[in-house]
Amino acid sequence: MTMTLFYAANSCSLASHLALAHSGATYSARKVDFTKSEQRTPEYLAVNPKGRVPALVTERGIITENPAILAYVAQRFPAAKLLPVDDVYLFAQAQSFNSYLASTVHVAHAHRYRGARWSDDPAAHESMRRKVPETMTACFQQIESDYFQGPFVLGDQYSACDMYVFTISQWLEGDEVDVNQFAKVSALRKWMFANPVVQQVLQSQ
Ligand SMILES: N[C@@H](CCC(=O)N[C@@H](CS)C(=O)NCC(=O)O)C(=O)O
Repeated sequence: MTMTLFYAANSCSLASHLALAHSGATYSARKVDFTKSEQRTPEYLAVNPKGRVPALVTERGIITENPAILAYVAQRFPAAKLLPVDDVYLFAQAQSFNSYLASTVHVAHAHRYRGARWSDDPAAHESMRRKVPETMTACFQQIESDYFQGPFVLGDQYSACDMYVFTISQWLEGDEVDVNQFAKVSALRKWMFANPVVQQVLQSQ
């Protein structure tokens, strides 16, 4: 059985998509069209009852949540060196970074478009939206000062952490944050845009 990744354009599923493409795995990618609310159809809710992407269908079942998918792909295809799976401490550091992106940075960004998750009050949505440039700037400052070793997040090894932060950095312009103020992230983005596998995945979206 070939694995299947359910993804949506311009979404966080790009991180898992990049990791699969770099892993050498045989997989197929199925687009979930948010403009048609396909993530809320019974067919997709049978794949992921949370109505979110990414979801990775494997021989043994379905995996959701980017940090889990990234860890799974990295451990299943260790030759791709997507994460330092042989070193428990370094693996925990990588998990710390990916968990920070999923639980804090992504959620900060979601306050721009998804305020309805937290409030029914349109004034509160607007208030949350206004805060996003400040919170996303603070998050990326934290990434640069406390996590990013350079030239890649984990140091010399290109990893799934880079793929994930690249994915979220794609949202900064829409969040009214100038990515150029983050030197390490900007250099990584330049390197990744020149990477043929990244280009192939971006064009397939
Ligand atoms: N914590 C989840 C977040 C998944 C998530 O929120 N995905 C968004 C796209 S970036 C989504 O599917 N949104 C659809 C919706 O809210 O209807 C992960 O990291 O995989």
